[in-house]
Amino acid sequence: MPSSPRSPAVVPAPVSLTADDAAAPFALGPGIHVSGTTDAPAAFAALLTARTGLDATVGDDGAIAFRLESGGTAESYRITVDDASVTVAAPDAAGLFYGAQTLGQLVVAADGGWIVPAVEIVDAPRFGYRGLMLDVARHFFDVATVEAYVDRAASLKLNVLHLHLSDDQGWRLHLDSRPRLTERASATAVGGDAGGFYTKDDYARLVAYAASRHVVVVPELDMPGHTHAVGLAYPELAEPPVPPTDAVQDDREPRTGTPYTGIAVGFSSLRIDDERTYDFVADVFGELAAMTPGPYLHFGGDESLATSPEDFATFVTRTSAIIAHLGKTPVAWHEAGAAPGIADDTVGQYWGFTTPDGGADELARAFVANGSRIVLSPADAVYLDMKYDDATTLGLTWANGPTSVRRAYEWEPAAVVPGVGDGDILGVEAALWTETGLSRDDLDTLAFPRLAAAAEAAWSPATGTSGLRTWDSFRARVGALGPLWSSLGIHYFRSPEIAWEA
Ligand code: TNX
Repeated sequence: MPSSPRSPAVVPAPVSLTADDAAAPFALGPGIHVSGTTDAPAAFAALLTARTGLDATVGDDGAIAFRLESGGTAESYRITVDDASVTVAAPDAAGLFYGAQTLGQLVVAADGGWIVPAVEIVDAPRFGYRGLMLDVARHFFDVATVEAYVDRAASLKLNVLHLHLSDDQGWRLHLDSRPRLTERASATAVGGDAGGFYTKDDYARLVAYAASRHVVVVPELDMPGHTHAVGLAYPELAEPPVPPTDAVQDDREPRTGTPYTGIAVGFSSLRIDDERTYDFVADVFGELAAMTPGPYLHFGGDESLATSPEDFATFVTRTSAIIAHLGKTPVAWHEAGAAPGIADDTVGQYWGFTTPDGGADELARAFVANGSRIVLSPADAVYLDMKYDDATTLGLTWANGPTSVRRAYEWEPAAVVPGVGDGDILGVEAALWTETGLSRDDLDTLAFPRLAAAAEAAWSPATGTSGLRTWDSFRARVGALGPLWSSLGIHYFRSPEIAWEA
């Protein structure tokens, strides 16, 4: 009887996992049959082939069966494995898909073959919104790379891809209502690197690809700051740049009419007192709403250091109302909580530290006081663009210095903003800003393994409520995923904090 080489390692940690070490595992060999409806059988077959080289046939009567079954919360699933069969049951297609991801992680080598250890897993997400933000403005990434990121996110049971589609350095989505945005403001990126943009077809393909992985796209057009690129296309909408004063200093100065290739922030603003600005807002978000099946449209609102507080409040009030009237839920970074007139259902995205400073927590609480909820993206934990340690070449350090894997892991969502508990938290989102990330491998190096830590904060039970939710457990489980990630082409950072399995 083949024996299991180690205890089963699932990331993000499930609600419960019971392994019967004495029981015979399910042995995988040639001629595996996987059955069931939905996309889950094919998703598992693809993972199995990538990991083991074994082919699986999807059809009726598989020893590995995916079953829709009523009962249980949305996205939940159950896995039962013994030596004769593997059963995954869930109330919906997303739950079966997550069961397939877990099952893919359970496949391990043993005695020259492949097995799934005898386990019983019961699992369901803690939060309904589990996101990854990808900044395609500082550097542009083609559709294939974004799709690869949808796969990576979905494999960790994330269900939101937030696309940061515009910033000072470029506007990355073609809109028929404002064609000059991509004609005149998309060609370059940070460092003078090549830019790019998505056509409306590209965007539709991305949205559909994401949906096929149970991921919803949340598009962001960042305003009223971070809008130097808008001024290249429509100069009448933009104030002249003010000298950057933020912590990230840069010697490339923003100049009216010239593409910006530096990484400073806070120097640009739309004109707040000009009605043409609100015609623009109505055009771009109106067109975006029609292209976006998901419920959320993100309008940025961060680091508007070149906009006065009064003007900022006016802009946030009017823009959130425009988005709400389109039938979408506005989302904004937490600074927008300073606007008393912000649309009530606006979701706030908190990017302060795990121990709030500078009043960031108060701004986040404003969204909850309005009756809405917040998404947590604490910068010193889940900003994947920070260096891991001083020796890392890629990455920034402004979020309280480098972010080790341990720091990315050891935080508790309900303990970040005082007074904001589980019921007020829509979810957790990791952010991959791309000032220093230029290639898919760079993205992988920054994101893995820290994205797994963020996924655990978003999906798994609260810290302190499960033996699996400890750094030691995470460390061991994530180390065991190395071979699977390699087989999927993920260029993960071999952090010395983790004992990677060979
Ligand atoms: C802050 S956090 C930003 C981004 C930068 C990022 C770099 C936030 C909402 N804005 O503009 O890309 O830091 O880490």
